[in-house]
Formats: sequence, C-alpha cells, structure tokens
Amino acid sequence: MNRITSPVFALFLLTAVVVVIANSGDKLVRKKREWILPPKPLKENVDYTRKEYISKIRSDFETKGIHYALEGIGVNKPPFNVFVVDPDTGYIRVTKLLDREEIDTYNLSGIATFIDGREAEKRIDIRIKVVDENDNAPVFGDMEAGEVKELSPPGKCFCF
Ligand SMILES: *[C@@H]1O[C@H](CO)[C@@H](O)[C@H](O)[C@H]1NC(C)=O
Ligand SMILES: [Ca+2]
Ligand SMILES: [Ca+2]
Repeated sequence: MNRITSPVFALFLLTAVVVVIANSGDKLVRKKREWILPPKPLKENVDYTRKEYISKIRSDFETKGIHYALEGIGVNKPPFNVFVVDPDTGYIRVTKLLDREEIDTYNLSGIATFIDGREAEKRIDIRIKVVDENDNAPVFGDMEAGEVKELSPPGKCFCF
C-alpha cells in the first residue's frame, strides 16, 4: 500500500467511516432495546425448577422502580404458572417438568413497567423451545389405549 495516500483515497475512507457510524448509530439504538438474555431451549423431563433462572429480562431503564411481568400460555393462560418471573430482578424460572408432547414452544411476552404502571419498553417476545426426548415410544405395540382402559378399570384389582 505504498503511495496510495492520495486525497481521493482519504476521502473515500472518510466517507466509509461516516457511513459506518451512521449505520451503527441506528443499530446501537435498537440493540439498547433488546432487554433479554435469550432463553436456551429446555429439555423435556429435565428438572430445572431449582435453577435460579432459565432466562432473564431486564430493561435499560433499569434499577429504580422497574417491575417485570410475563404473559402468555404457560403463565397467565393455562397451563398457569409454568413460568414465573421475579418482578424485581426479571429472573425467569420454570416451576414444572416440561412435556414436549403437550407444548413444544412457549411464546411469552415480557413486560417492564414503571411504578406508575406505564410500560417502560415495548413488550418483548420470549420463545422457549422444549427439546424432545424419546419418551413416548409405544409400550403395548398395537394395543389401543381404549383396550387398556377396558381391561383395567381404575380402582379395581384383578389379582389372580
Ligand atoms: C408458539 O409459536 C409457534 C410459532 O408461531 C407455534 O408453532 C407454537 O405452537 C406456539 N406455541 C404456543 C403454546 O402457542
Ligand atoms: Ca413427553
Ligand atoms: Ca418426547
């Protein structure tokens, strides 16, 4: 790169730098709006209930008086309270073992509000995927579930 320090090249460089700054300015603003630690997929049948959190939400408006909440199926719609969030820390915990054959993806909304109830941020989509485990292989081969019920009514014992 000897002798290419022409004014034109310098100008080109300067322009490029300006363009990059302009672009990243836009991106920076949007990045600031991302207030989630992206949740890792959770495996079905694995007990995560003792983990301090499986994901965190946090607002940039942060600290004083921000209150966190969740909404969605698995929180305030049945099945209730599979996921809970600490209103102060934004830590999301799971309270049950998950069953992928029941629900394979939880689509939750994270909400951050000020003390006066105003939402501090746009709601954030939190998608939690449940990873499959081969736990529902047929045990009775071709036998239908109905047959099993007929053969063994609940509460009765056929002890020979
Ligand atoms: C969440 O969204 C995905 C994709 O839109 C969908 O396949 C899935 O069924 C949704 N989960 C629930 C519990 O509604
Ligand atoms: Ca299952
Ligand atoms: Ca499974």
